[in-house]
Amino acid sequence: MQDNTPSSELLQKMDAYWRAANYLSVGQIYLYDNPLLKEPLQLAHVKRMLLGHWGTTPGQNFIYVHLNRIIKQFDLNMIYMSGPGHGGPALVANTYLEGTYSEVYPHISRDELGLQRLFRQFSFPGGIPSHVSPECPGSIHEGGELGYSMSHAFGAVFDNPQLLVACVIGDGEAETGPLATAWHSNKFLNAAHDGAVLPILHLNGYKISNPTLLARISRQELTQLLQGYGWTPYFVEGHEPEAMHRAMASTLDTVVRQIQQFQHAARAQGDTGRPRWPMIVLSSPKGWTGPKMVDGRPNEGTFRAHQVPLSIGASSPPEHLAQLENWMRSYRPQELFDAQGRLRPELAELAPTGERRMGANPNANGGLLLRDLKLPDFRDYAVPVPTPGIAGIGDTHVLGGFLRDVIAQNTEQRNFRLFGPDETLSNGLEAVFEVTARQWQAQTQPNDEFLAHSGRVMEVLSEHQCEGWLEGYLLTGRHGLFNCYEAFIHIIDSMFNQHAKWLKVSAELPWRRKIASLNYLLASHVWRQDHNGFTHQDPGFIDHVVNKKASIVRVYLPPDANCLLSVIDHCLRSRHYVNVVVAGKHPAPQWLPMQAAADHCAQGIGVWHWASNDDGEPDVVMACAGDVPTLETLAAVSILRQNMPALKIRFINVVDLMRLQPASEHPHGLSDEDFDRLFTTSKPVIFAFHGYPWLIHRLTYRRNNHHNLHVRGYKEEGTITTAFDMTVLNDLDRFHLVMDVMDRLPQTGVAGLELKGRLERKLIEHKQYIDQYGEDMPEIRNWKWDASQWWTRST
Ligand SMILES: Cc1ncc(C[n+]2csc(CCOP(=O)(O)OP(=O)(O)O)c2C)c(N)n1
Repeated sequence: MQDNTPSSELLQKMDAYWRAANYLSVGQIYLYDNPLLKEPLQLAHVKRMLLGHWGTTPGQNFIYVHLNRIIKQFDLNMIYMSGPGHGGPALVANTYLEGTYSEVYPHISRDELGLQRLFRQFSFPGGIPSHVSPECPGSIHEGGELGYSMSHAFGAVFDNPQLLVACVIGDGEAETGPLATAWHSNKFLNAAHDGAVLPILHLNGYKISNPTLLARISRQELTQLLQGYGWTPYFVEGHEPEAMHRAMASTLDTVVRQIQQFQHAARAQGDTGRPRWPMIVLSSPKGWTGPKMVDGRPNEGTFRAHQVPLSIGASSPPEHLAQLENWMRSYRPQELFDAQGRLRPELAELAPTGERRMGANPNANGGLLLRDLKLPDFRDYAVPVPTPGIAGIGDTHVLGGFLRDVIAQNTEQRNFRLFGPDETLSNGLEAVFEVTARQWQAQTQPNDEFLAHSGRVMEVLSEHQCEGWLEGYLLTGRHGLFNCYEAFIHIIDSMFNQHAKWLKVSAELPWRRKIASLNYLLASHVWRQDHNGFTHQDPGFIDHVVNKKASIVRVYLPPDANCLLSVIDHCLRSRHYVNVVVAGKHPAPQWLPMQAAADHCAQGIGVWHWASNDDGEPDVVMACAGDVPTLETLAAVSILRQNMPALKIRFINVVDLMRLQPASEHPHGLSDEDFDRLFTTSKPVIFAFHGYPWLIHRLTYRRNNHHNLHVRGYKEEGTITTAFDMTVLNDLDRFHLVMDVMDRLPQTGVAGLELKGRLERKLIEHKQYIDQYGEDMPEIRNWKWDASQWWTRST
C-alpha cells in the first residue's frame, strides 16, 4: 500500500495550524482587546465575563486540522459534527482560519480588526453563543444538548453516497441514551447508496466534574464494547504533540482507506455484507496545552479544565493574568499570524479550498441542496363522501396510499424517507410496503417482512434515533415524515426543542437557506388505545410544541381522511416548520368530500353549515378539533336536533389549531373580528378538544368570548376500555356535551332538565352494557349522522 504518511515538515505545519486554532480559541474565551498580544497583557484587555468551554476545544482543534489534511489528500466531501458542541470556539476558530467565517461575516475580516471582533463577539451580548450554533458555518448540529451527534451524522449520510461525516463524540455525550443507541446506526447504512460516518470518540476522560465511564473501564472492555456494536476501533492515545500528530495522521489514512474499500466493494462489486466500519478513539488530555497547574492544583488533563481554567478579574488571584499571557504566548502567535493579523500563507494553504472546506460544504447548509418533492395530486386519493358520516377504513390507511406514491415518485431522487419506531404498519401506513421496504443491514430470517438492504422506511425502536436521523436528513436538504404513537413522541420533546430553536435562529440568518419541514404524523392517538390503556394515552406533545416560536410551529387536527390528505400534502410542501399532525387509524366516519375538505383545510377553521341551523344568530356554538371530538360533537348536535329542534346551533370544526391564537401571536391566528364572527361575543361555546382542555384556554384567553368558552378534552382518565367509554371517562362524549349545553342555556328550562336526566340514565346504561358485553352499545356503535335530518345551509 502506498505510504502517504505526512512528512515531518507537514506535521510541523499542522502543529502550527493547531496552535493557531488553539490561540484563537483561548482568545475568544478571554480577550476583549490586544488580539495579537502586541502589548503586554493587561486587565483591560480581558473580557469582564469569562464564558466558554476550554476542555474539549484543543482536542477538537486537533481533529479539525487532521481532517483538513485528509480531505485534501483524498479529495473528500466531508462535514464535521461536533458532539461536544459546547466547544464552540474550536469550530469558530477553524472556520475562521479556513476563510469561510469571513466570507459569511465580512466584518470578521482576516486581519487584526477582524481578530479583535472575532474574540469580542464570542459569548458576548449581541454576539455568538459559546456552542456550535446555527451562526457557525459548517455546522448542522447544535451541540448544546448532548447526545445526538451520531444520529444527526447518520441522517446526513443516508442517500448521500459521496458524503463522509466526521462525527466527534464526547465521552460524556456517549453516556446519554440517544448516543448509546446511535452506535447501532451502522445496521441501517447501505454502503452502496449511503455515505459513511467516521465516529471519533473524544476520550478526554471527564465531563463537568466527573470522570467519564468510558475512560474508566479498561481499554480491553472499551474495545469489546465498540466491537460489540459492530465497529472497528482505532486508538490514538497520548499527549505529546509530535507523536500524536503522527499517530492521528496514519490512523486517518488507514480508516479513510478502509471506508473507501467498503464503499468500493458495495458499489463496484455488489458486496451486500455489513461492513465493520472503522472508528477512532482519540484519547487526549482534557484542556490539552492549557495551564498545567492553577492555584496549586492540576488543571490540564483533569475535570478542572472543562470550562474557563483561569479566572481573571478584580477578585481573582493577580498571577492569573500572567498565566493567561504565558499560556497564549506558548502558541507563539507571531509565528502564526503576520503583523496585520493574517494567518501566514504557508499555514493557510493547509486548509482545503472552496466547498471542500468543512465550513463551506453545502451539506451543512442543506437548503442549498433541497429539491422539491414530486407529489402526486392528493385529490386522486380522495374518499368519496356522498353524504357526511359514511364509514371510513381509517384515515391513516387512506394516507398510506398517498405516501406510497410519494415514495414511488421520488425513487430516483432518493430524497424522501419515512421514519418511525416500528409503527409504520400499526399506524396504518402499510400501503408503503407495496413499493418499498425497511432498510436493514442486519441478519434476516425467512419469516421477516419488508426488510431489505435498501428501502425508504427507517425503523428502529428508538424515537431518539428516528428523530435524530430525520433531523440530519432534513438539515442536509431532504424530506421526511416521522410517524409515531402520540403518547411516545414525548420521548423526543427535548430534541424537538433543539430543532425548533435551530430553525428559528437559522431563519434569521440570510445565508442559511430554508430546509424542508419536520413533519410528525401522530397516529394511534389518545382516544383509541382500546387494548393499550392508560400508558398509551397522552395528547400532551402539542401542548409542548406550541411553546415554540409561532413562526416555526404548526399543529393540525384533520377530522377525516380527505382533510388528512390535504394537510399532509401541505406539510410536505412547506419549508422550515415543525408540523404536527394528529390523525386516527381506526375505521371512522368521513365528513367532507375532497373539495370541501381542501377548502376547509385551507381555511383551517370553519362552520359546517350542514350541521348548523343558526341563521347567523346561534344560541350555542358547538366547536371541535380532532377526529373523535368531531364525531362526538356531531352526535351531540343530532341529539339536540331531535330533542330541542328550536335551538339554534352553530357547528365549528378546527383543523389548524393555530387559528385560535390571536393574529398578533401567530401568523395563522384569526383576527379578533373574524374570531368574534365565528364564536360570537356572547353565546356559550362548547368546545370538544382532542388534547388537554387547557390548551384551548391558553390559545384563546385573550378573545372576547373566552369567558363563555367551555372546553372538554382529555383529563388523565383512561384505562383499557371501549372507544366510546374513553370519551365518557373524560366527559367528552355526546351525552356530556349535550348536558353541557343544557347547563349553559337556562332557556331550555324543564325540557332541558328532563333531557339531562335521560342522558344521565343513558350513561348508566352505557356503563352497565360495557361491563356486561365488553363493547359499546349498538346505538353508539351504529350511530350515523342522519342525512335526512340535515339542516339546510342557512347562512
Ligand atoms: C443532555 C445534556 N445534559 C447535560 C449537559 C451539561 N453539560 C455540558 S458539557 C457536559 C460534559 C460533557 O462531557 P463530554 O461529552 O465528555 O465533553 P467534553 O469533555 O469534551 O467537554 C455536560 C454534562 C448538556 N449540555 N446536555
